[in-house]
Amino acid sequence: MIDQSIIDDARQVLIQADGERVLTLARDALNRGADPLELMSQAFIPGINAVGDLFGRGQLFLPELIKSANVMKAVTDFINNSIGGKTGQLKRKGTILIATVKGDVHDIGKCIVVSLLQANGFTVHDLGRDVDTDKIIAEAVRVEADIIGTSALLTTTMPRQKDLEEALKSAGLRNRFKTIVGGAPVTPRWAARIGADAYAEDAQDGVIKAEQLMAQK
Ligand code: B1M
Repeated sequence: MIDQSIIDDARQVLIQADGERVLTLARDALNRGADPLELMSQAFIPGINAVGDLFGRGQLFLPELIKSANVMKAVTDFINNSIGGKTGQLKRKGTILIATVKGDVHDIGKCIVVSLLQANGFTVHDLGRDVDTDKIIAEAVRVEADIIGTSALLTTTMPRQKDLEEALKSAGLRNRFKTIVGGAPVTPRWAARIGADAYAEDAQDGVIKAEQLMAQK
């Protein structure tokens, strides 16, 4: 359980886009024994969501959103690194290729998913953000992925997840890969509608769904 004072401070430093204080806050919390995943899920993710709400209500403008996002990215990388060190000798559970879909540059959530999958023993190929459907498929074939995971944060880019399902079918590759979809506007209903194999609500759920899909292979 993360202290309420840390939760409040995380929200403040993200709204103020204070890059120095955010790292001090994260470092101090980790040094005092905070769990990195709880620190993300209880403090920093609600903090960036608060930024998103202010932006959505017109109380914060795009340049400020970008600054806050950069600060969030920095603290995400910092906390991810603290998780990363523990993954060494795990038995590999499967290979996942992951990307944020074409037209979408949101990757903070995806990077958390990547980190947690790696920490749980998956080999992850992260293609980054704004990635073309054809490239996702070509790379999945090249690295012999078991699972293709896509992230979409915009209602306008969610259809790229449907495109992927259709392109896999057209290429005769649909049965070769399992697919997972995620991202804030994505729902289980959307996943079922487009024919994805799984929906993941958050990074932890992503690991659970990936393990379930591997068990089906
Ligand atoms: Co933008 N943005 N943004 N943004 N942004 C949203 C998504 C928005 C909801 C804000 C708002 O209006 N309230 C809104 C979308 C509205 C809509 O589509 N209906 C929006 C908009 C409109 C835009 C622009 C269009 C703004 C503009 O230019 N006018 C623009 C689009 C750019 C583009 O992509 N083409 C834009 C730009 C940006 C920034 C670049 C400034 C920045 C992104 C920086 C970056 O990612 N490197 C940004 C940010 C930071 C946000 C908000 C504030 C935060 C997103 C985030 O990082 N959340 C966001 C508001 C919000 O979502 N509340 C918003 C924290 C992150 C940990 O959560 O990404 O949901 P999330 O990931 C979670 C789960 O979803 C899940 O696990 C993660 C960890 O728990 N998950 C998966 C995600 N992917 C998964 C994949 C999986 C499994 C689980 O398996 C494969």
